[in-house]
Amino acid sequence: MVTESDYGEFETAWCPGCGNFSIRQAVVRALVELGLPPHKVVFSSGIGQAAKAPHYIRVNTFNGLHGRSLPAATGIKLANPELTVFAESGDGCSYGEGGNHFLAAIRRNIDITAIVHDNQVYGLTKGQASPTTPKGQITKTQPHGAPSNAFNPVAVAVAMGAGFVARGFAGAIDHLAGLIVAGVRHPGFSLIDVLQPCVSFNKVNTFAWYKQRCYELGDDHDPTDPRAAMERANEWGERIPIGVLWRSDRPAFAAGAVAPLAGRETAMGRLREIVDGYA
Ligand SMILES: Cc1ncc(C[n+]2csc(CCOP(=O)(O)OP(=O)(O)O)c2C)c(N)n1
Ligand code: SF4
Repeated sequence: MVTESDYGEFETAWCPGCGNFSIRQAVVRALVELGLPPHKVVFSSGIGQAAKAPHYIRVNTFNGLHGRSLPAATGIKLANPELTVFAESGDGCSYGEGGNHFLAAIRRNIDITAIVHDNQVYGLTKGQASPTTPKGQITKTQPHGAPSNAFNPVAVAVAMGAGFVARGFAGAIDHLAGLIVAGVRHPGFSLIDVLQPCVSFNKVNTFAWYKQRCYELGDDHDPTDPRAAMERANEWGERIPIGVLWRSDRPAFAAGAVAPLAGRETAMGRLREIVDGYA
């Protein structure tokens, strides 16, 4: 039986009070609920405070360049479909530097789960505006306010007919764990955008700010209704819905169609011939 202690205990480099701690807790709870032993799990991440999250869980980890968590996760899943593969990183990494990979992953609908710590700033580099910073919000490097409209990741994912789109809140740990479990069980690309307070660099979207606004979607929301999903995905301000916004039954990319690399014999002789061919 898998328990939380199988995922280890680590010292972190996060600020006390950061939302990353509770996201980590939710991730571990979800892994335990799914009964996944650490060796069957891979986390791919990029660069940032959120991208360090997999360093603090005892799993297989690929830590790549800023913005590149999704292509690495895609390759890992295709090479060995038996693994449960996550991409976990921040909003800057996932929607800014990795923005095109985000769109490509939705188009492909490969069976991976993306967990995005959405603190609406670039935390590691000390609080510049990120793609999800609301227009006009003052940040350390935008003293006159962020100049561009905010990117809405869940609305974009719904509009593109993604496999599974959810929004969680770092202050609702059990609820978030449930979303991660549902995302992993969904056969196809799953996005879980997690509203995360950054106590050091985002003094607007604080824990109290979210607590006041976030409400859980109930049974009256039909996540298979595209119009309802889009309405909820665009709801922001006084009330912010958390839960599964959208779910589709699009077939996952290459399900069973690509012969996995894992388990194949390495044809060293043939490889040598190819390499020598370029000499
Ligand atoms: C291509 C590239 N651009 C910029 C940087 C500098 N950089 C490192 S971390 C970071 C911000 C990370 O922000 P986010 O992804 O939102 O994660 P957070 O730290 O907020 O969790 C930036 C801009 C980099 N490493 N590589
Ligand atoms: S800078 Fe913000 S996101 Fe980074 S560890 Fe500190 S509180 Fe968390």
